[in-house]
Amino acid sequence: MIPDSDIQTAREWLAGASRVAALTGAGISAESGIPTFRGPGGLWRNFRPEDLATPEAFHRDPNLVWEWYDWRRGLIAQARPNLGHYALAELEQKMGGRFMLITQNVDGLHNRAGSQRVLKLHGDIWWTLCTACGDVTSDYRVPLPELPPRCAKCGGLLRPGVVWFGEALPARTWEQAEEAARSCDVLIVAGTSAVVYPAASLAPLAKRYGARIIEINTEETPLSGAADLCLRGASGELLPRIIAS
Ligand code: BV8
Ligand code: ZN
Repeated sequence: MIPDSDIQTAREWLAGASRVAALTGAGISAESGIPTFRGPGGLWRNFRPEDLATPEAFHRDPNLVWEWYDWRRGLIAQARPNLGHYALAELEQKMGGRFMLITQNVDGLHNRAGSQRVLKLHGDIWWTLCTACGDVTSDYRVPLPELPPRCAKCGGLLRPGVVWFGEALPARTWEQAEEAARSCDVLIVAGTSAVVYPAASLAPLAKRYGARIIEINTEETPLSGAADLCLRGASGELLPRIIAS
């Protein structure tokens, strides 16, 4: 059980911060029913994300990769943002431009909870990208009418608009994320196992620039030792408690 003093400390740090950033991972969507990557439900229909979320897997078998994404899109379409997503949207309401949300998640639940300032490090599962002409569109249809989907403009093969393992993150988004990490007084790190890079390097960067790190996670992570405050519990329960006015 989290001592009330830890909750109070987190609330005081947030109240006293002129700039706050948050870095979220799959754990913040767990309470919305979306399995995490490395948790107990982490085997996604018997596939390891590292095996399918790669350009090589897509090149080898675009249909299998699209079946996996179409299944995930269907799952995410059924999901609803949880109180953790709403708490971060409330923090943006309160702080405006002094708050920045950085997410590794591709499920779009932060936007559906009302967050507008969201840096999507790994893209968005609702975006499609044409491998032939580069056209980027949003497509919310579940299931997709045909797999693999084809570009409406040129008939080329579409890919999910997400960043796969071995691919570079969108340059501008990554720059903004580093800037947010360098300039914040408090960085909340919620629901991430802190093993995927370069996203996992944002907390050490923030710390180097003097930020206080609050980690919210149901388990210990490689970041826990460096965090200034570890709140061991569910983000859907803890984020509202440290953010609510
Ligand atoms: C790049 C989009 C180079 C796709 C994703 C060896 C060592 C170090 C690094 C590497 C290495 N080998 C390869 C690398 C690099 C690699 C990497 O970091 N690999 C890891 C596995 C070691 N990184 C890359 O490839 C990146 N690109 O490096 O490019 C480059 C540079 C320039 C030019 C060209 C190339 C790209 C990484 C992005 C990959 N794409 N997703 C998709 O989703 O389909 S990553 C994927 O993992 C998701 O985005 C996910 O968000 C992300 C990280 O996982 P988490 O979010 O942390 O989720 P996880 O399940 O792991 O953890 C959940 C946590 O929540 C747990 O801690 C759990 O305890 C907690 N939790 C659960 N429930 C709750 C909770 N917490 C609170 N409340 C709860 N209720
Ligand atoms: Zn095209």
